[in-house]
Amino acid sequence: MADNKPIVALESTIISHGMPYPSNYNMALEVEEVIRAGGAVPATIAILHGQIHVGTSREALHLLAERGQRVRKTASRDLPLLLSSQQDGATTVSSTMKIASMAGIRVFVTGGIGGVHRGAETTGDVSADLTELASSPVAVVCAGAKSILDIPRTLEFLETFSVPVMSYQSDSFPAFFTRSSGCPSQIRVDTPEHVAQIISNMSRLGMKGGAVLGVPIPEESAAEGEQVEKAIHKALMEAQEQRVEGNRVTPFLLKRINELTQGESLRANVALVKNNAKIGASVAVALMNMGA
Ligand code: PSU
Ligand code: MN
Repeated sequence: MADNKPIVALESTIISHGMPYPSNYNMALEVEEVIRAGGAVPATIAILHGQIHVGTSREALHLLAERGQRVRKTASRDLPLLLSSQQDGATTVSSTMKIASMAGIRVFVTGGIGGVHRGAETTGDVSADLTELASSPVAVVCAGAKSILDIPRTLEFLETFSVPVMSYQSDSFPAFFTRSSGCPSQIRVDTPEHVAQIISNMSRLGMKGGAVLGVPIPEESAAEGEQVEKAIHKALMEAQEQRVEGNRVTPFLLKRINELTQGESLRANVALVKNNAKIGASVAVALMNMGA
């Protein structure tokens, strides 16, 4: 930051809870490398021993990856507790956004965001990622939201809370493993410069919240949509049968989907995160070049 370099934030729940070891460790290192190759500086955010880290050492990344689900999943509301403990915490999209905005970082790359869960009309399960998007001024570059979520309701929520939703070189909002959710996106953007302009306009307007940039999974990595979709439905049923609830739902589903698709979803997941990192770095560079 002192050298005026573009910085890209990264989350750590995707490492500890989103993928199995050691793929998660390799993914974390590769994604940082993609960001450096794109001319930006990666800053993986995590809580280590009760302290916030913006930029994480290789050793710490390895610890987060190897300890996996034993590292506490830390959303924004968990931060006050973690800071008064000696614990390690893996930050979700919500807490990573909050910390990034405190540090003055405006671009954040991840795989998928949380959203309104299917069946939320009875369970009320809505990810804090969405409320954080409404209140922290950070652009989240992602491959959309998984179809384990209710995507139309997720997009309605973002509209209600005035969060701009962009899709990169596409008219529709992406659905993680598949390039289109079937829902139109609010804004189509075709260049990193256009994204940077939107972000810069948000701050000129004094908008308090963030933005979402959905980047469709690369064509060549789009896993057999149907196979992954089937696995998603099966995993959702199992979660219901086993009464998996609350913040255990997302990690449970991600793990089961990976098992059911025999690693195909994992490979696709890694490929899309790396692609998001490439686009995210180019957006951070464009923002810097605009002097915004
Ligand atoms: N979606 C993914 N991979 C992930 C997550 C979501 O495809 O790793 C993680 C992110 O850290 C996100 C969190 O912020 O799950 C959302 O969890 P919840 O639904 O409990 O809010
Ligand atoms: Mn939840």
